[in-house]
Amino acid sequence: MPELPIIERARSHGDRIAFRTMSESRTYPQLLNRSGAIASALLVDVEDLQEARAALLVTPGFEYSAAQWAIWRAGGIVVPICLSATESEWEYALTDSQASLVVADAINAAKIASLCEKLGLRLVSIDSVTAETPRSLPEIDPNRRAMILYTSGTTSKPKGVVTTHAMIQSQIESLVQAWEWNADDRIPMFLPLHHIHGIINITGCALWSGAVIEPFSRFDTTTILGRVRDDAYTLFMAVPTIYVKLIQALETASDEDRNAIQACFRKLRLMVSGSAALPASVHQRWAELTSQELLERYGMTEIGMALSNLYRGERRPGAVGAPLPGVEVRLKAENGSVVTVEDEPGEIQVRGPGVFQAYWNRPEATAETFEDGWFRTGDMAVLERGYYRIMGRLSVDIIKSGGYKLSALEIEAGLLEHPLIAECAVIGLPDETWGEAVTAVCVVRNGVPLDITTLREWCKGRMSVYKIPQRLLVVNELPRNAMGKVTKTAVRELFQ
Ligand code: MCA
Ligand code: AMP
Repeated sequence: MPELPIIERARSHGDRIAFRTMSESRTYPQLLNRSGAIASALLVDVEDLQEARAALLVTPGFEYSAAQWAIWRAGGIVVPICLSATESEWEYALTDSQASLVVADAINAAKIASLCEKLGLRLVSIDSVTAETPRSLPEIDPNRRAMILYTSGTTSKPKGVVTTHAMIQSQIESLVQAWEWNADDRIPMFLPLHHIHGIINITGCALWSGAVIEPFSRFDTTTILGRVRDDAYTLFMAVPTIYVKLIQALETASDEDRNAIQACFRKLRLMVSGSAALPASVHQRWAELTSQELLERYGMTEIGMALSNLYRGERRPGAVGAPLPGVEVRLKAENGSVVTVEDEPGEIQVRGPGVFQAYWNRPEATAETFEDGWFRTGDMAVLERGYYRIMGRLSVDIIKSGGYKLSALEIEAGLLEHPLIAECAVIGLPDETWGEAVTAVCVVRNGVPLDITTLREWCKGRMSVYKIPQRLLVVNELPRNAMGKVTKTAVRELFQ
């Protein structure tokens, strides 16, 4: 019986190591066995999950991938959820995706148990799954739906992006080809595993290629620099904020430490930046410090990766390169015509086998976002000497902070629950470390004083940390246009 391509690939990797931590190594055969055992546990009373949604709440590492593969091999749709989200954010993802089961490791199972009970969901704690002879697993058509990822957009609540196995495969194969992934690669994995940067670009490509992943539960500068100094990696992928933090660390290190770490960075075969704009100054500073020309690429949850600077060729600071293998890109000008010349800006539209199928249960939003079969990204770009350069987004309500895409509207809705906040407008202001800093402009009831520290404290537990405003401006009234509508352009001008 044919198996999912990722599983067939894993069988071809022999006894190679898939995951390595400071204390243990786990091989591809172990990953196959473990995912088979967990899949069997998921199929306790059915033969096929038949696209049931299974939320995944597991710390990054061997067990995460084993559980992800288990859900796929059992016929389910995996819904990775954010480990650090609040309970109401979890509840939203579980109910919106109509999940029927939650797959978690013991530590996270304990955190989500009461919510599962409240929602009547089956909770499978994988720590209690023992190695058993796997039962026979269903045959999975590659066009079956495989994953739902929640992404923020121009609506207040995040939407579920649905991809099939074939789409995921196409996203992975495109990157494996372009960046020449191979079985000798070794990569650190410190990004969250509920977004494609971690799921596809790092974990998916590494396991497809037979490479070694070194997982971390979070990014820690000292730990990662220590491992770079051990010559642990051949590849490195991160968001711009992480490169900013690494630059700060190198600049403040002792000469001896800096020289040793710089020498090791120089040996890596490729370092990639993406998920948010990499300032040309960061590209240049990183090159001065490490002799590494960062390869910047552009992607989106709905499409995987679309544009990339060349692995063998020019890596232009401030540009995101050319279409990746299998991806078609066009620019659509404001007047509705397709841009056919360089230097004329337009909205990036993307077509190809990696583009998502639909927003979960939102046919209207799905229809709106496609134009003649092309996905409308909402990002503006211009083509210059063969490479695209991102100019910004069409919507002011989307903020990118630390590589996370945030909806200003969702944060505003959260802030309006504060008893003192009568009105608010949230914007992203340029920030050297985070790319954009979430900034709230609020009208406070009865003029009661409100400061950023008190507001941040109140937000904790109510929204994920990266959504919590970093800056606060209290005003008597929000700027409005002639129609009485708050204008974000005028809100921005308050900071100039
Ligand atoms: C955390 N903090 C922040 C933010 N995040 N402050 C302002 N803005 C933020 N965005 C604060 C916390 O409140 C805390 O403050 C302190 O920083 C440390 O928090 P922690 O979470 O530990 O931060 P960190 O570990 O330093 O996190 C930085 C990070 C992380 C590693 C850059 O944000 C991250 O992993 N980002 C990557 C997200 C990602 O993978 N995006 C890809 C999406 P206090 O100390 O006061 O408590 S996929 C995508 O975008 C597309 C498809 C693509 O192209 O890839
Ligand atoms: P997400 O929804 O989290 O997948 O984020 C996708 C968005 O991140 C894109 O629509 C872009 O706005 C932004 N993005 C990703 N990579 C880059 C990049 N290299 N430069 C600028 N913006 C980027």
